[in-house]
Amino acid sequence: EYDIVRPKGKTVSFHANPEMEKHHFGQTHPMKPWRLTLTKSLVTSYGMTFAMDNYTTRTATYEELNSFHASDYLDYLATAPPEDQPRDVDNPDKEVKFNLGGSDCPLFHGLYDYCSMSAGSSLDAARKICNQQSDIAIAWGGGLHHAKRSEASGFCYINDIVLGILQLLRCYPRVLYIDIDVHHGDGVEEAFFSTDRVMTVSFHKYQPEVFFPGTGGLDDNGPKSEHNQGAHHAINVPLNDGITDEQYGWLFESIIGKTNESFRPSVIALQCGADSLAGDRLGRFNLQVQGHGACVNFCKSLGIPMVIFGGGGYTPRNVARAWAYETAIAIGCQSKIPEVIPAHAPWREHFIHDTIFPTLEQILGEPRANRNTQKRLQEIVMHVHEQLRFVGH
Ligand code: TV1
Ligand code: CA
Ligand code: ZN
Repeated sequence: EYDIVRPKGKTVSFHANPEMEKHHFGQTHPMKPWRLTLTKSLVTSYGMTFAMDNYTTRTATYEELNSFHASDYLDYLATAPPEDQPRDVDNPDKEVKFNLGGSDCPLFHGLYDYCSMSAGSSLDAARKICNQQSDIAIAWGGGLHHAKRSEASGFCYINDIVLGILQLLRCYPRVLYIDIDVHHGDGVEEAFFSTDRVMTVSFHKYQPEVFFPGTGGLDDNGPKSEHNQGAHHAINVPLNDGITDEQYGWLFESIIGKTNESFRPSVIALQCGADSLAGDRLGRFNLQVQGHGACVNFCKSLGIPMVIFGGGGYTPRNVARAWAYETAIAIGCQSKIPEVIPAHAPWREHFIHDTIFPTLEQILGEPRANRNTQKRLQEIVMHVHEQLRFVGH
């Protein structure tokens, strides 16, 4: 009888906290938490909430944050006074502790709450996968992949992904972490560097000294010593400006398909940073909503339980388009999404900024020159397949 309610579909859960979206990094800061409000409004307008289990997530506890982060760092994060003016070159003397209070990671009002809500949604999503109440659990408020044990970095303060994966490791032997944010997933890679129970794969723009964070070269595959369990369990896919849907899709399927065969993960953790889309304020790629979403679809097709996290994404209307489309993919209703954004969608004016007919699948951004040759992409796939010869379970 239950098949009638959910015909062959997956059980999808959506984890969000509307309080998170009220926080501000500062006027000019690229990270805009209200992109989550925009995403939720599209998801709701398309009627997708009826096809998912929806949860308002709690805030993570100090003890939960402490499972990865150092106590002195958390104490400072909880007590450091907010600064009304972001600090910069005009005010160089003031000490920056734990990289908190610079321009990338400002100390804003309610910072600790914002961080615990992001972490709470990712932990709730991971727990739903652990107790097998969801096949796919979505936490768009998470995905903050740069945060370190004792350091904020690149708009990230608490590494909710690491916390989520630690939770998954309590119930599953092997976790495959995949990161399609335009930046290198350095914090997650570092946290699981010495274990063979987590394999990390990041696709990113790579240009040391020029593009943040500058790590994640093709030869960075984990500890160099074969005696270290983590050897060969980090995969990096360094890319140049302007990569297209077609190239990215080919790379993603060649690399993730083969990684899945060798590593045989019990669960997937997918970071869906939307700054890899064309037209992103900080990004450099030419991906469209379809190409970005194809990665989610491919992971889903592997038939393994999955947690989906957000991440970067600095052109809010495009972030909302992509994450709403990917929510539809998770549910399995992407073909039923009409082209035109529903007229009754609140915030609809944000989507008619640049077109008369605002569609979810419109072409985003000015195309950039594509600096990725097919020859180089083939070399990357060859290198990854060689690494995977050392990985087997
Ligand atoms: C305030 C106001 C902060 C305007 C930061 C772009 C700003 C940036 C701002 C910015 C900006 C970065 C660096 C240089 C490290 C610094 C969520 C040596 C117009 C996951 C984080 C990128 C990406 C950090 C996060 C990067 C994520 N780029 N305007 N800051 N210093 N920081 O390059 O992966 O998406 O740009
Ligand atoms: Ca990445
Ligand atoms: Zn990013």
